[in-house]
Amino acid sequence: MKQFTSVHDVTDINALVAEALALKQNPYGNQSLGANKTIGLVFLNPSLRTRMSTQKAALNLGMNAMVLNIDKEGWALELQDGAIMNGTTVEHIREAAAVLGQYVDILGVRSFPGLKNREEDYSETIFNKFVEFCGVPVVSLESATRHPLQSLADLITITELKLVERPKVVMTWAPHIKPLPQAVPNSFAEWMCHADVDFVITHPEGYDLSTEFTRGAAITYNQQEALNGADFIYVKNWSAYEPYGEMPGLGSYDNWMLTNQSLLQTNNAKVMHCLPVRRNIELSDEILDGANSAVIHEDGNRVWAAQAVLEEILQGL
Ligand code: AN0
Ligand code: CP
Repeated sequence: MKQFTSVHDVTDINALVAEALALKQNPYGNQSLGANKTIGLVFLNPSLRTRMSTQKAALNLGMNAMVLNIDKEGWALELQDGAIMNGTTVEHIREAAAVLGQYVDILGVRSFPGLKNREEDYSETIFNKFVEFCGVPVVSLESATRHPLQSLADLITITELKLVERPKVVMTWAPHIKPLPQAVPNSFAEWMCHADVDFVITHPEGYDLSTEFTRGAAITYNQQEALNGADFIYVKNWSAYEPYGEMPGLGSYDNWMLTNQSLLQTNNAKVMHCLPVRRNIELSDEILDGANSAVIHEDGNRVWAAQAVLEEILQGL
C-alpha cells in the first residue's frame, strides 16, 4: 500500500480486516518492521481517538511517532498558490509539507472541511497539498470527505460481532446542534458498499449524501422501516450536501435520536458510533450505557485498523 486515503487504496479489504484481527491477537509480533521508522501525525483539528490509537499502533510496530497540532503549534499556513504573503499567514503549505516529509517516513494528516465551499472541500485542497508536497506515504486521519481509518475499524467490529453471515447494517442520521462534516458517513457508506453486508441508509429528506459514496446502498427517509431486522445500527449526524453545510429542518427531527424503544424491531442490533457523541442529543444514555452499545469496542478497534494499515505501508517502504 502506497498511501491510505480511501477504500480505493486497499487491494483486498477482507485480507486487511483479517490482518487487523490477527494483530489484535498478537500486537507485538512485528516490532522489528518499524524499527528506526518514524510517523508524523499532523492535526489541523481536534482528536482523541485517531491521535492516540494511531500513535499506539505505531509503537506496537516498533516505530517512533511524533505529533504536531499544526493549527495551534505551527506557523499560520498559507494555502493559496501565488499568494503575496503580506497578511496573517507566515508559511506556505508547500514548504511546511515538504519539510515534514524530510523528518518522517509516513505522514498522517487530519484536515476537516470548512463546510462553506463544497467544491473546495470535495476537491480535498488542503489534504491533497500535503500529499503532493510531503514526498512520503500519507495516511488520512480524516480528511474533508473521508475517514477511512474509522471505517476500517467499523468493518473490523462488524466482522467480529456479527452473528449471521451477511448482516443487515443500517446507517442512520441523528440530530445534532451544529453542522458536522459528511466525512464519516461518506466513508462508512463507501466501505459498506464494498463489504459483504446488506446496507441501508436512512435520514430525513434533505440530508442525501453525495451519490459518489452511496452508490449501491438502499436509501430511505423512513427510519422505522430501515431499522426492521437490523443487525447493526451505525449512528451519525451530518450536515446537508445540498444546500451545502446547512441543517435543514433543524429542531424538527429530534425523534431521530435512538432509544431502547427503537431497538425492539431490530435483530437485537448492536449500536455503533465513531465518537465523540453528544449524549441525549445524538444518542440516548440508555443506549450508550446499555447492553447493545458497541461503541467502546468499536473505538478500541481503531488501534488494530491503524496497525494493519501502517504494517502494509511499512512493508512497501
Ligand atoms: C467530527 C465529524 O463528525 O467528522 C469527527 C468525528 C470523528 N465530529 C465532530 O466534529 C463532533
Ligand atoms: N472517531 C474519531 O476519529 O475520534 P477523534 O476525532 O477523537 O479522533
